[in-house]
Amino acid sequence: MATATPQHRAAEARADGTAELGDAAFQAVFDAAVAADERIEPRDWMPDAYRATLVRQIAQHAHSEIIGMQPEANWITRAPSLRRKAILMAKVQDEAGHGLYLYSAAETLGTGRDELLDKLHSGRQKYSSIFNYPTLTWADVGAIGWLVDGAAITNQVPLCRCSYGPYARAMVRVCKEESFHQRQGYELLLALSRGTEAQHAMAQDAVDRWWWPSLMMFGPPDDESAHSAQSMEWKIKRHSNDELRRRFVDICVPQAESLGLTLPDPELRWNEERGQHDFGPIDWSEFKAVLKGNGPCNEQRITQRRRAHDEGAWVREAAAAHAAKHSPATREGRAV
Ligand code: BYC
Repeated sequence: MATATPQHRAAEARADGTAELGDAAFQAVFDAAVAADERIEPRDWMPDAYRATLVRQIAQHAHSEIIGMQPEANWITRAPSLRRKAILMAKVQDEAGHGLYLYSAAETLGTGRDELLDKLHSGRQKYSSIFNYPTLTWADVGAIGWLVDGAAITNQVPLCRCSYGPYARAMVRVCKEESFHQRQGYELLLALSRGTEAQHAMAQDAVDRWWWPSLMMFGPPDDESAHSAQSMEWKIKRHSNDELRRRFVDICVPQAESLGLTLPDPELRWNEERGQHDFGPIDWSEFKAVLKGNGPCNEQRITQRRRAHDEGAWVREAAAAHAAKHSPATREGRAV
């Protein structure tokens, strides 16, 4: 038997008179559903602020996926072998697919893709800080896979239990694909690390450059995180930024050892008492500068994105014309 959604229960509440309380009754139904770990679905009543927070986070996430294609795509034509090229092309295509699932999830909240892309292109919505760094060598492709996709998985596995159904379900598939991405990055770095002295040095240099920005991906420290408390109450987020960042460090330390590479933090050590690693201070002024648009590649990324959007206009027009031509109304000979 299908479980009654909050909306169903709200309709029942209306029928038995409790809905005279207006929004308060719907709010109570919503709160009860969140407390019981039930999913909120698109047609369910939800507070405006919950909807706005989801649109903000899902949009930022979607934008990160499509902007994130750029740094890696930079190496497709220069991949060192056919095998590596095929893997990299598949990975970059996966990121485009993740963007599509996420824009679709945002659409279920009543926000169209055009509107979100417009906000990205005009700088009114963000994408992840991490994609404002350059990919200087082939080893950066490995470091992105190992560290950036690794950080993404650590952040996104709990999002599979997000209270909003379409976002949670999109995350299940995204996480499976990200796991594959993380492994390809690890395997690439391992090959370089075990290669010539120059290859090993290239791998180490990439890890040195990507380590700290990867830790920043988790967002500001908890005491400066504007949205965490409310998002955790709504069960959009299940863990705080610092909690996930620490979890990621603990995962990476033994992996770095197996890779034969060093993490660039002299203060990194096991804390027996806490059962976790301690690590050195993060340069939050760098993070803030990147968010303000002053990272090494902010301008390049957004210019390239706008250009791709403009150059793709004919594809969108052709797809719309094709859809109109094959719509049931047209097939039945009616005007559209
Ligand atoms: N970069 O209150 P807070 C990927 C902003 S894609 C930029 O803690 P929240 C991949 C935040 O938006 C990776 N901005 O926020 C793709 C807020 O500003 P606004 C993307 C950041 O939302 C291709 C302000 O700082 N993953 O994995 O509670 C290839 C205060 O922050 C960042 C996701 O998007 C940042 N790093 O928590 C490979 C995951 N951090 O909006 C890999 C989903 C924070 O008030 N998102 N800000 O102007 C989340 O889990 C959460 O949104 C965050 C931030 C943990 C990122």
